[in-house]
Amino acid sequence: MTAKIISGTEVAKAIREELKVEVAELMEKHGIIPGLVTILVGEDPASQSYVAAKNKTAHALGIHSEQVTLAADTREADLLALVVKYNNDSKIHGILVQLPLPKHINEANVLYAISPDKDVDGFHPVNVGKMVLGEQCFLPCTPHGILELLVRSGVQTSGAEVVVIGRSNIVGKPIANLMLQKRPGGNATVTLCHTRTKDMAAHCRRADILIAAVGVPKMVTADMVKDGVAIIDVGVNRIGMSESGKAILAGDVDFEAVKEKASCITPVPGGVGPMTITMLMKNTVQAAKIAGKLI
Ligand code: L34
Repeated sequence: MTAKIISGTEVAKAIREELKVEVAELMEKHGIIPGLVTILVGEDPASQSYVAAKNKTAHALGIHSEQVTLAADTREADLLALVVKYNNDSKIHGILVQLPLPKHINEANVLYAISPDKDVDGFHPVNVGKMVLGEQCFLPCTPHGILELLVRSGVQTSGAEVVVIGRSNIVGKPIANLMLQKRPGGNATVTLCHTRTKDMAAHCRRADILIAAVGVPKMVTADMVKDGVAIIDVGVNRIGMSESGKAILAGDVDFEAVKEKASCITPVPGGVGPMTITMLMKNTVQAAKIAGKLI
């Protein structure tokens, strides 16, 4: 079997078209322009490119976006003051502080300072708690994007054996939680594997849907998966530089070998990454609607 390639780029494009219409309607009917601010501390090239992509996408959809870049040695207190400023700015409905932050800044202090109503990343404990309870909230962008990819690609999750590799707060923990809930893209039986898991390969071989979010290039090899598995590869690992100076990317999955056994697989690049950015836009539009008392 050679896998169907699930194009995150294509699915993201379809969702963006829907959002463009929603944004135009918000303006015409209600005079509301959704507003997003991205805050980047330091000069990590990967973070710079993700933040640039977020602002570019916002602009293309008619979302007002502001981009703040701070020096790597910015004091935590100054970053907190900036977050408070945007909490109180009525033009801004969504605040995103790009991670990772420099080591001298306490990540939790910053994420907890963002108003839960503007927490379009879904990282504030109020939103994390609501997510776990299955209440209406902002879902974290990467897991939200994975759910949309699965649903829109027709991957059956109900009753499926799902194996997630990686227990991060951004991907592993939330996607495992969401997929066990009674919801579209959910109703699965979920196993979460991590660095202390005994016999990871044995768990992976049972998976109908395998979600790799580890940050180790090509860690999932063909011998670790069963025939017909659906693969979601969340890894975006920089494994080198091309002659023209572009980063060479690899996922957490050995794509070339695994695609011969899988029924469907997301590529890197062009898989989960574009969905993450698109779900940020969806959350920002949702935040603007909530602020305007439309939902
Ligand atoms: N606060 N920090 C916060 N929110 C987030 O949701 C993120 N994340 C992760 C890192 N830090 C964050 C992102 O935005 C990862 N991430 C992200 C976003 C987009 C892409 C990858 C990771 C992406 O678009 N990837 C492209 C390749 C881009 C390239 O060439 O480097 C892709 O096609 O996979």
